Amino acid sequence: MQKTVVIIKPDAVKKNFIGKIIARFESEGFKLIAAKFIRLDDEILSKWYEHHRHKPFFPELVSFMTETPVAAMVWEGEDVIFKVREICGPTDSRKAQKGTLRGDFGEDIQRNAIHASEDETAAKKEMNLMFTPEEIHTYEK
Ligand code: FUP
Repeated sequence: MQKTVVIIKPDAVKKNFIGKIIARFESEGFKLIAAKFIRLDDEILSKWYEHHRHKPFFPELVSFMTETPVAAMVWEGEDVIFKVREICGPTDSRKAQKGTLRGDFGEDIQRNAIHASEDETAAKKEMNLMFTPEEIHTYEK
């Protein structure tokens, strides 16, 4: 079964939206198979956001992503990568429709409440960066 990595970012952690975001994914029938708080740092964020590492907004992004520990999780389900990205909405919360998580809980292009893996390659990489295999449960036999 397909897996995706979700991070509830510091803006949403501060505003107590963790439960609402988890409930939304559960209501879609996805299974939560790993979850923990993690304090991100420069090193992990440089790997996580490799494609943004040299962009002018990167230092500000690091500063935001380290404001609080983030809630990192792995969700499992059919076509979960695409469907979770759809539920999140576009990167910029100001352009995200109400009813999407970024539209409901985010503020702008940076403080956008949630991260979700872009594709299978990203999901594998992000799972390895955030979790040990022992931390990931599976409902599959
Ligand atoms: P997404 O795949 O929707 O998470 O979007 P991107 O990979 O394009 O961007 C990753 C993160 O970089 C965003 F969630 C927030 C940050 N970002 C900025 O802070 N400023 C920008 O102009 C673009 C992205």
